[in-house]
Amino acid sequence: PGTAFRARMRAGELALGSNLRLSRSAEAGPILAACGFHWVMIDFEHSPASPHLAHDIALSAIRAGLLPMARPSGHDPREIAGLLTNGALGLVVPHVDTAAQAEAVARAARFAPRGALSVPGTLAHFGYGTGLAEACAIFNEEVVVTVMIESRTALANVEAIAAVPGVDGLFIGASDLLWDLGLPGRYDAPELQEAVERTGAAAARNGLFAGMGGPRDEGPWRGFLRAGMRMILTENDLSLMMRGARDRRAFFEGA
Ligand code: 3PY
Ligand code: MG
Repeated sequence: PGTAFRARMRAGELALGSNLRLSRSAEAGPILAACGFHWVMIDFEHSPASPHLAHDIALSAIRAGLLPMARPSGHDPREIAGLLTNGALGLVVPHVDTAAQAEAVARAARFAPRGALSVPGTLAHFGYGTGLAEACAIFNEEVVVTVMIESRTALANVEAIAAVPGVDGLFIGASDLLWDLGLPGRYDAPELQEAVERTGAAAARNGLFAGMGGPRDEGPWRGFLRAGMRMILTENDLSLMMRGARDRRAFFEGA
């Protein structure tokens, strides 16, 4: 699934995903795959996700053809190792503000010689028939490492962050970035569009892909897509559920 995701990015296609804040079931990935989505993000920053369930969710997502990404709560290499060696095949690392931080998380996400990930007895991602050495080599190619640009500091350093080997994509956290810019919730602010263009350009110059999450409204998204955003966090499972529930209520109240 990492390779398929990369192929979409190389072709300039969209990859649609959702973060899982509410879904704690291995059905989440297959359900979103059936809806034509391409990735899920198991969210350890903003939900009470459990490593135990993350394992089941990630492996079932892989079997459904989705890229299972995990958002760790921070940059701790031990947390990253636990998520990746137990099923996740990608990272969305929050609040990466400097090139040094980006370098550390990129190394934490790969086995030697490209990184410092500790070798487990088995690696379940590619089926149990794949030997460990081969599985680790495949993993190093497949794992997708994205770093979140979501502060003024990160934006000031975005060109240096984009040049770090082992970083595959830049991912803008629009909500946090707007907060840090003193424009909370203003997804239509020209400052955000400028930040998206700068990040998209830094990604393109370094052969990376770019993506983002944040707004629900379609208006701002048009500008973001024009600026090259391709890995799209459409919305989270909680807001998808609320929107669906409100639609149904409106229908039955009006019927
Ligand atoms: C943000 O918008 O800050 C995010 O982290 C997206 O989930
Ligand atoms: Mg954020």
